[in-house]
Amino acid sequence: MYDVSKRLFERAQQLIPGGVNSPVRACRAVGTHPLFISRAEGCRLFDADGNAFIDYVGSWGPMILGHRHPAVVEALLHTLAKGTSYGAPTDLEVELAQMVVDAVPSVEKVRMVNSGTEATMSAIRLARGATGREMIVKFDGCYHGHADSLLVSAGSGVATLAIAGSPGVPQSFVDHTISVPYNNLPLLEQVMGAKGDRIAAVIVEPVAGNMGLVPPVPGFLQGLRELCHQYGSVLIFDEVMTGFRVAYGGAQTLYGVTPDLTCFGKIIGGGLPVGAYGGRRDLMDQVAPQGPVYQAGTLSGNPLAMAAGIATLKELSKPGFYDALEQTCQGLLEGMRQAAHKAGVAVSTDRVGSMLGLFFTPGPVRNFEDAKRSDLKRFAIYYQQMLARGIYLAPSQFEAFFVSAAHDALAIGKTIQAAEAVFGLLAA
Ligand code: KE4
Repeated sequence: MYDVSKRLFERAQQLIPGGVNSPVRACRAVGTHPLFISRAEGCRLFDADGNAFIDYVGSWGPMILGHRHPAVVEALLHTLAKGTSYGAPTDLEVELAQMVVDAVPSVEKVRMVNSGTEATMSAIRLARGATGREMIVKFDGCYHGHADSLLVSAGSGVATLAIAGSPGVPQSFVDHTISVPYNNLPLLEQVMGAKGDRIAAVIVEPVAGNMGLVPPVPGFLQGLRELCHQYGSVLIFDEVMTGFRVAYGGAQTLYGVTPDLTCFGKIIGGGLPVGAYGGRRDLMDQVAPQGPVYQAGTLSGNPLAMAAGIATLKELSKPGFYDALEQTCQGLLEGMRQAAHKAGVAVSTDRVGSMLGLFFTPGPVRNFEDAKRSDLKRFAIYYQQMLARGIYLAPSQFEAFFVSAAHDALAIGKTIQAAEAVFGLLAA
């Protein structure tokens, strides 16, 4: 069943920490070993042993079109025929920048980087440079990549591996970061009232996807906007996951709240390494070489990554793309809910766009503490049993799952069928 993956994992563990290049992939939270993937097509992954899976990880978000979309493959091959990297500007990065600026009204200028971590790290440095302040506010359970000052009560891999901050993060960095519960505006008002004039930025996942899926409660994002205005702090929306996922203009267009800076990643690279940060012109013009805030990158704006991003956004911008995708997602969500209800298994589910979440708790799940009260052992069994039925989910309760345009009725039906069997097992 997984012999080749197991052998590869044994070798990998001799060469790579934990045998993986990113912690959550090790599947430790669900008590299994990672599958080594050999290829993918549409909504399916194929592992090194030749097993096929319907993929709801989608490379943790980028693969909204599905794997090997013809337009993306063609754009990559066309670009590859001319070269791979120049360390110099190309027309492609101008085109992708234009597409992001056109799609997201709050973004007047944008800088390409190579990961979501680089994007948020740079946005924080810009906010500190622009305000002359040092403190930042984040929210428990939100994950913004692994930059030192943000690795504090983070979500995603940190939550899964229960790493509180991380060894190697200097205490002084932690002193500048305040983390408060998500969706708790009164508490944030207290923090801002006490320290607002020292706070450079408030950074938030406008829809949290790294403690499982936790949407903002009504008024939460608007409240952040007003508090940042009141105290002169920069409001940063980390839309690495939600950008072009929950809407073409991101969560900010969905909820009608305008941040000062926005971070992107994942989808804008179409599966290649890309991140970006952008926003108000007066802020972005403070980034080197235009201004004094330094940030750089050898492969920033890499032509292959730009080409994949452009091809992806062109498909997303087509009329009806998001409506069709969300119809598919709603069908899946209702099927999962009915399956759990029929089996008498208590779950809390939610959906924002094509980001979905399922917790083994009656709910509601409004923040990280709620999320941590869910039944992690039951999630591990659910993960393993769904995998055994050909359904590839994120190996952690503290992740969202993603549906792509390639998930057809057959795939959705198979998923719901698998869920019915697994919820039945869990109820027994
Ligand atoms: P990267 O540096 O991994 O490209 O992006 C960091 C990041 C920033 N902001 C948000 C909202 C994110 O979700 C992420 C990364 N997401 C995780 C999955 N939840 C990446 C998966 C992994 O760490 O392997």
